[in-house]
Amino acid sequence: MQTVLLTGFEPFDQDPINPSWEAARQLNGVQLGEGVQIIARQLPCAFSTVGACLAQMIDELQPAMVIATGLGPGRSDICVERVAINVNDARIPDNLGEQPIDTAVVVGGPAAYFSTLPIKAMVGAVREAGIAASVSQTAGTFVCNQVFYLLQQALEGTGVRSGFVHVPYLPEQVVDSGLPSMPLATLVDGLRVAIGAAWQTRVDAVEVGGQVS
Ligand code: PCA
Repeated sequence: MQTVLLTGFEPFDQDPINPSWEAARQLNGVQLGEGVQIIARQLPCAFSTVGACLAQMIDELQPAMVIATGLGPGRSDICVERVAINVNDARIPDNLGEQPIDTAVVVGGPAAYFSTLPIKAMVGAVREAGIAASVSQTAGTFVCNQVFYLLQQALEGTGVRSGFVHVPYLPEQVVDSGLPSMPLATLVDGLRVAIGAAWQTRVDAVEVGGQVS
């Protein structure tokens, strides 16, 4: 049996839940096809511990593909991230009270790593399923970007493909703010479709996914 490791994050910034984990946990054990299974795990929202947690999961599960997910506050659709950058610049403290500003994720590391997932094919498949999705050009500069960077570095050259997806808030989280949201069932369906497309697609589609600015 091959494993696709799907991670979601614990809640952060005073939120009682994190939709990335709520969705990921519902996909735990789902079969993607003959002999391929999703295993969902939760990551801590802490700069100092998340890398070791991720490394331990990869070591234990020896996944054939890894997709990390997190909440993108204010995002309105399923955002398949293109690139992780070597910068931490935290607008808020993480769950251990750390707030690095303008530090490197890895001192001396490359400026960035690209996703090794077929990001255009993933977005296309999710849209085809009637669910809003887009390519995102930045995963931010908080813990999600850090774990994305560390993930890409850890798996570089192994042939194990990996990447990151940001998801919107759930409707019940935005009652006061009016920020965009997506129902959990839609999120779960969208992620399942995105992961399936990632697993099946070896050569990415050539579709516009860029922005002018
Ligand atoms: N989102 C944050 C960290 C954890 C999460 O779910 C981020 O985008 O960095």
